[in-house]
Amino acid sequence: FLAAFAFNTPVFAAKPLVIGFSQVGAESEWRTANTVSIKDAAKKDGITLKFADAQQKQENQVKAIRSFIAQRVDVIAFSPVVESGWDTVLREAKAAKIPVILTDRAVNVSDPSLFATFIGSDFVEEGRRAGRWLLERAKKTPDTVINIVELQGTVGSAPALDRKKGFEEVIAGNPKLKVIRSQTGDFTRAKGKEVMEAFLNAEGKKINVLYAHNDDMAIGAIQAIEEAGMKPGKDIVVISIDGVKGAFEAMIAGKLNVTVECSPLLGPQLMQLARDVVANKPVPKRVVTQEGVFPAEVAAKEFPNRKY
Ligand code: GYE
Repeated sequence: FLAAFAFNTPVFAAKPLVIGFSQVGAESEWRTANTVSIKDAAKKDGITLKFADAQQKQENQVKAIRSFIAQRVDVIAFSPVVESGWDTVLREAKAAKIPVILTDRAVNVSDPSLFATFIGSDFVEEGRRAGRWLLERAKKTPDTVINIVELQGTVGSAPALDRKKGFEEVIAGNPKLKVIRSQTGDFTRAKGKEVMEAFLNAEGKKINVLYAHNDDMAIGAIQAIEEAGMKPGKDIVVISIDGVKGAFEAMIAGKLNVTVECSPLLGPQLMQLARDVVANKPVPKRVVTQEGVFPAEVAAKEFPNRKY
């Protein structure tokens, strides 16, 4: 009887779910909020989270995923720093029968069965939204050429590739809109500032608009613009993506013109998907985050509602 009871025990003592999560890094305000969201949601749901910070390096993510496989976690989740180069390690996870959930950024793999689901924003649409805002604004000055400089995100990352693509697609509708310089600022404030300084040195007053793939690079660039003796938000129109608090502060100060929202608050949905995947419940292959656009005119009113 005792032996039978002991044998049955695991059924009654619910074993907490173990998720191995490989995060991109801590490059931006967005990323910090994303990490907090994931850690908080795991804690709230009693899920054991093994968290690894890859410091924006794919090799570190591959190592982390291999270590999660060796530890036999229940689910592997990760936000891939770049899109390509994941086939081998994801095949290893599949062979070990550990389901993989992608969060935030997409991968480019030949076999879609290498991951169970992908939760995150539509980055092409974000780029289009940034482009549409500019297209509207440009209608006020139909005869003037508008020179744009672009600060791209991390080279090879889904948000950098897609935000570039969506923006280009839309501004192609107006031949007066011209991207005269485009370079990566790696999604950080420091790099955003440095590259903007180079843009200003090369093009100076020719620059009418800055399109930054995230708020942090825009905030760094705003500093560079001020140091060059120009007024960000006026002499140079500044457009960025994410909608972090720092962007709202910059809009309220009149230095940023618009931010396109990209929500980092993916934690609760990730935990739900992880439970469903482990329970063999069907999950959608793609879960798209819902988000809006916030021009400077609404910044002060919206600021108290912002959660990241
Ligand atoms: O926009 C940027 C971060 O992948 C959506 O990464 C994310 C991007 C976000 O560094 O701020």
